[in-house]
Amino acid sequence: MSSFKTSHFLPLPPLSLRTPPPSYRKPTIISTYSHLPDRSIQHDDSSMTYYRAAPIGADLNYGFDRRIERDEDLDEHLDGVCDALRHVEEKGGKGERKGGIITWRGMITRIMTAPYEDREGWEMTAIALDGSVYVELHDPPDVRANRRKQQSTWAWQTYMGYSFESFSTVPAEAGTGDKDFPEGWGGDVNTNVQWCNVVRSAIGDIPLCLGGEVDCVRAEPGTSHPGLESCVELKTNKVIENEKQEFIFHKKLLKHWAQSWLLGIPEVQVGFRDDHGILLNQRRFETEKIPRFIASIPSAHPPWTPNPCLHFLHAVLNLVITNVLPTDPCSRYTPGSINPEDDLPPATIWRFSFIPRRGCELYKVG
Ligand code: 0WD
Ligand code: CA
Repeated sequence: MSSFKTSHFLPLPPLSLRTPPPSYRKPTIISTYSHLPDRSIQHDDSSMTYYRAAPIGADLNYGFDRRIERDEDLDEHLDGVCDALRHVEEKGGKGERKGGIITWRGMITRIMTAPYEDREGWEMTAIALDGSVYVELHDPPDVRANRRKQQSTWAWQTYMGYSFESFSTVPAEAGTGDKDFPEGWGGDVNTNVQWCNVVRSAIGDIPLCLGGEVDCVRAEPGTSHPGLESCVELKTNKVIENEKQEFIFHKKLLKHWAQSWLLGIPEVQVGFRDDHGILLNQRRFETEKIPRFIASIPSAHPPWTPNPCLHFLHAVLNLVITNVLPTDPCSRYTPGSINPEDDLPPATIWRFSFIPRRGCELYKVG
């Protein structure tokens, strides 16, 4: 990759960095949308569910054979978030799209947690269009096939995560009330169904527009969207039985914290299960207190602090914005100077890749 002439390399910051980090602006909602069981999108909250604590003793294997999984061969790119922005514009909202980075929250989670990621590298594509930079995962077929292979070995663990979601939620529209369902079951798992929130935020001076899935809200079933402050993220974990498992969980809390913090979700509920998939207990974490909780653990070296993460996120996005935005084909035109019949010149495609323990490289691909 270093053979590309226009390549820029950004090393990881030292983990001991003390310089105050750029601030992350409190996210505000631009729009919400729902993926229905057939994966179609509706610009409302029909797929929103309400939190209700899962019963202790719930069997997270329940319903495995009836699960319906989303077809992951369909690459949706940034469709959901772009569709939502178009919907907002059609309703008369102005300027939501202009400026900064438009992407999935999951992409920002990856960039932000990279300083502590020792194993998994990634590649993302960045394209400037009409004043904004669109960022998505670069997912070539071989990488995808490899991931699919790994995922299949985790299929059961993954299912238990979805099953915990069902046991922890009440759907907006109550099902047919099948008497055979176990206590607390919110309905069979269909991973096509998602409720997404699109938010505006910023890291330092860089505006962000992020779309992400939200698991449920803490509100009386039937109430309309009660706001980001009521959103809840659900996670499952194996019950912690020794120091090593506890250390691994504390490391995982970095990803849980970053993921929820980025979208403005104030609460993470973790369900702890045994080896057989039985829910043994659950614990609530307030997102903003997770870094302090980690800092309070008696240890010579804390497993992580937010500081290098925020610095690295800003540095990567700054590198992307300053290089990619000037290649916006729309910037060569003033409003009205484009004949709607004409095609715009092709956009310039950029890529940036993360090499674990080293840093991030940005280069032009065409
Ligand atoms: O670039 C792409 N092709 C990606 C698209 C990568 C990641 C997500 N997506 C799509 C998803 O299909 C969804 O519509 O973006 C939307 C959600 O984005 P996100 O919230 O930014 O995703 P992330 O924060 O990585 O994950 C949130 C949840 C996961 O829950 P847990 O608790 O395990 O973090 O989204 C789900 C998953 O339940 N999820 C997915 N569902 C279907 N297909 C996928 C996926 N590829 N990735 C995450
Ligand atoms: Ca979740």
